[in-house]
Amino acid sequence: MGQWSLFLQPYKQAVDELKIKLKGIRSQYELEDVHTPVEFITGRVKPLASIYDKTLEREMVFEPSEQLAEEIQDIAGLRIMCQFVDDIATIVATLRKRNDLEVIEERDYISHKKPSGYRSYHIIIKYPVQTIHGEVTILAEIQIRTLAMNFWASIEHSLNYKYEGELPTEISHRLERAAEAAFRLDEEMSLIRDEVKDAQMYFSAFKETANRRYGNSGMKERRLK
Ligand code: 0O2
Ligand code: 0O2
Repeated sequence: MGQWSLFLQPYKQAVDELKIKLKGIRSQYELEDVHTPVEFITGRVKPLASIYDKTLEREMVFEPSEQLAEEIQDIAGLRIMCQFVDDIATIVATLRKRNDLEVIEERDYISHKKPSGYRSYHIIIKYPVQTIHGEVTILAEIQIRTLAMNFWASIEHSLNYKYEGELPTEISHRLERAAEAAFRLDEEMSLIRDEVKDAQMYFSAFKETANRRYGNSGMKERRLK
């Protein structure tokens, strides 16, 4: 197990660093008072049990190795959630321009949804991690999706877990219909996007002025009146 801890350490560091860096994108947009394409970010190091499952699927030896680091590209995984579908392209363009990471592969499951109904944009990056023994370059996967795509994917993931990947036909069909409904929701939201963005900017400006004038608790008291 010690060997695995050592092997996974740079991945853990990469997830921690990338979470902070990606949250920085959101803060910068917020400071400039413009709509932020980043709603929230999550990240995780792939649990050993999932790494084990993947080595079985791919007929690989389950031990820390260069081959494993090359073939399992999502040992470090980040997920960026957005409000609108076109925020995804903004984030992808921003990531391609950064010089602290290198985008080496892109998979567009939005234009080409998976048979399950899954939609998301995946990017594989090379990311250098500084360790006490020098620089180690690791691969990480960044999944970028809307809140609606994320909602669908989390539900489908839990159901697949419950049924161990063998979803009853009835549930599969319902999930396909739910995926289409989520897609239509994204399309509808895109149509009123400018209206929503204006309302959000107006609301955050209002909150800031009110906070400055009355303080946080004063704001609450005023709302209760
Ligand atoms: P904020 O300002 O509240 O958004 P951490 O290490 O604490 O940053 P952790 O422990 O890994 O993050 O938690 P997780 O579950 O990965 O969530 C990361 C961030 O996403 C947290 O925000 C959650 O509040 C936020 N989050 C998770 N699910 C949702 C959701 O459905 N909607 C929204 N809007 N946010 C969600 P932070 O980091 O505390 O910052
Ligand atoms: P986790 O940690 O449970 O999310 P493969 O990994 O072999 O399936 P590939 O081509 O290596 O495929 O990677 P791909 O398809 O770009 O990304 C795989 C990851 O995308 C999965 O990771 C999921 O997070 C997500 N994903 C892909 N298809 C689906 C789907 O149909 N439903 C849901 N909910 N998520 C999907 P893992 O391996 O499941 O790990």
